Amino acid sequence: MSRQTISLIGAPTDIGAGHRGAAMGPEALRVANLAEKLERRGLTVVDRGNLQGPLNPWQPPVHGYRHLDEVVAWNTAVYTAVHQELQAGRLPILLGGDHCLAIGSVSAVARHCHDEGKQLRVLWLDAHTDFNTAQATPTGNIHGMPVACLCGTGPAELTTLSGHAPATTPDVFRYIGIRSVDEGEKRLVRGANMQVHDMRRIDEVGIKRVMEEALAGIDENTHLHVSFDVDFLDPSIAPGVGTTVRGGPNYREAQLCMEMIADTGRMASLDIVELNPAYDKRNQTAKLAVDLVESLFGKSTLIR
Ligand code: 4U7
Ligand code: MN
Ligand code: MN
Ligand code: MN
Repeated sequence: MSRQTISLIGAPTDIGAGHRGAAMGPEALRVANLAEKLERRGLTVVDRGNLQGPLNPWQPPVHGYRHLDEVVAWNTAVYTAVHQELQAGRLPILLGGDHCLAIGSVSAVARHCHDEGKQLRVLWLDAHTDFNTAQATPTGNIHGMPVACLCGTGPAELTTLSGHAPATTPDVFRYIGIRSVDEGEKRLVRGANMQVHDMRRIDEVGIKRVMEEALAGIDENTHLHVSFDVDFLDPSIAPGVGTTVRGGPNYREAQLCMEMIADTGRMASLDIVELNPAYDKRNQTAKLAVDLVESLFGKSTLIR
């Protein structure tokens, strides 16, 4: 990675979430010195500022979707911004915002890969599989649906953002850290034959082997996208998220996960989502996320 230019794109919204507060995520990451820490690693960082979009009207779901029009507006803005940075040869980091925004960012990445003849791999670091549909969702919150939308199941305004539907396919995804999947959602994940590296598997074989499996097959032609939902982490170290699920990766497991991704040298885009400063204490979760993102860009405690 020689003199890579990184673009930070803020998307201050909680439009797809079930709790308010993720809209404050971009600023919390800036306050935790994300740009400065990456610059110290020798990277060039440009902060594109924040995208704009509709306020959160806090309405109940309609036909299985909450705030669909607003989610479409935000994701259209994200799609355009992320695609523009990729076309310019920069590495976009989407600062969420809730995880519905990955529909826009991964659609842009999929479009870019399609045009450049690149192979896409998406690592979905999350406690949840985010594979719900209007029928399966217990909440109507679209942050629980981005992977389904990217694979072609969802409202047309969201599944066709990339200009081709589906934006991508289930085989592209590798889920890491999963420990909360709804009953109907479980059937959909199984039906799509998704590769799920759940917490049980991390307990049994360890994070090292899980990451080797998730990263297997990546080569020079791979565009690796990392979608980092901060609720991936154990809530004892990362309380600043709306939907905590206990029993997640600890600090060392998360570090090794990030370091092994960095070792591939193939990460070409990143989402940092679901950080919720309203649930945090002294910005500790933002600081932890920044620490882990430094590892994603090659910071290591290795002395050998
Ligand atoms: B996140 C949930 F019901 N599955 O669909 C849903 F448990 O982006 C949670 O991973 C979704 O944080 C969590 O609402 C979405 C719920
Ligand atoms: Mn998520
Ligand atoms: Mn989650
Ligand atoms: Mn969440």
